[in-house]
Amino acid sequence: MRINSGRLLARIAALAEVSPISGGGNCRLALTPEDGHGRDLVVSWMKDLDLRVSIDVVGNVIGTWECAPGSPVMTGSHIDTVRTGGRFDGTYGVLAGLEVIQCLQDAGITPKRPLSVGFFTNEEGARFAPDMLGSLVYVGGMAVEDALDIVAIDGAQLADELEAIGYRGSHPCPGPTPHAFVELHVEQGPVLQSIGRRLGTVTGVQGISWQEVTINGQSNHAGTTPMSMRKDPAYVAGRIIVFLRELATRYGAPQVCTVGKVDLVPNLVNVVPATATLTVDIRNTDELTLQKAEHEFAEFLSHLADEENVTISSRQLARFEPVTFDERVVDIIDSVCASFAVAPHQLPSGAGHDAQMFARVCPTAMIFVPSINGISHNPAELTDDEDLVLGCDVLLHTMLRLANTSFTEENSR
Ligand code: HGY
Ligand code: MN
Ligand code: MN
Repeated sequence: MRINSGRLLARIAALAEVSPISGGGNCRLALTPEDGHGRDLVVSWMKDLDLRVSIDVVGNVIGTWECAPGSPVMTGSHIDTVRTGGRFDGTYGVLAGLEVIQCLQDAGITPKRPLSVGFFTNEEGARFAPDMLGSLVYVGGMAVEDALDIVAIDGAQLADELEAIGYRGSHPCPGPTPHAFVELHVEQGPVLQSIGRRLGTVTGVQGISWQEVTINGQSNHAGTTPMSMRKDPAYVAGRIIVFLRELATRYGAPQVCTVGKVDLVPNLVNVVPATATLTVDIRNTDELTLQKAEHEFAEFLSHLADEENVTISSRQLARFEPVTFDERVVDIIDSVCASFAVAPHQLPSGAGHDAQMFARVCPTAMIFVPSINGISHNPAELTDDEDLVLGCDVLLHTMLRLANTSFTEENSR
């Protein structure tokens, strides 16, 4: 059995019309009105399939096809985007889940378990930190009250923004534990394309450390202040950016470091800034190496503050250890790929995903399809239609097999 490719691609195109940006991507920052419009469209598709739609206290939305007893096999991802997002990041996995259910309904095939497809709040973490927030709360990794109190980079509070778009639901968190969880996603990196593979079986997710670093110096006149007298947060921010690049180079792959956001105050041409605030994203597949990088960075900040006579403080925005997915689910995905005569490549995910949260509570793994030129978090994000369709076919058969699999202590590894 194969999915209805035209229907899948049409839904991807339709959702991409909700808050499009030039270059073919989307801007639907979490819990903005644009995110709300995207949510409304996907919920309407869930209702078209007669799914039972639940909205929980942090706005996670799950559509369940209650075709059988027991806990569901769940798939899903996110439909919020970064400000310069592509049209596939997250949305592909949600719409593929809808297609899987509709395809089975059309064929009159009833799985042995219910099937669910969800989209989870604020996966990107671009507006509210941390990322994967909705799925983290769903699995009990963060208290609901703490999540509702989170303030966005634009000053809005999460609870208010949920209310404003009509998605502050009543279903409690933690949510019901699925029988198994599988997420389909574009790779967002260059690996699969570089080795000519069409499918990836994802074995885990690398560790993520996000910090907000604030540098307090002294605003002063750009023309009159001798360089020897300056307490210049912009210069210090520059030193930090260079240090992080050099650290990643010294450590070598898979170490990555990113400064994605820099805010200067007062941010004027003729004023030595008073403060600089920047975000630091450090990731590694190995927890001890990630800790080593964090420690080295903290030491550097302390010395730099003394050297430049400024104060530097740091606030943790997100911290998730590396995750290893369940080998039984990985094996099922590999076997389904083989049934399509497509040899999958096993790899860890460089990006964070909702699946890494579900791995805490149930057997979980992911399926990747290639990203052309490895581009993502960019409107130019692109995956060939044939690969999008193949990935959804693999999701279909993976979910069916998961519905037929009992995960007992005996077969757990
Ligand atoms: O940051 C990430 O890896 C994901 O896009 N939230
Ligand atoms: Mn994503
Ligand atoms: Mn993303």
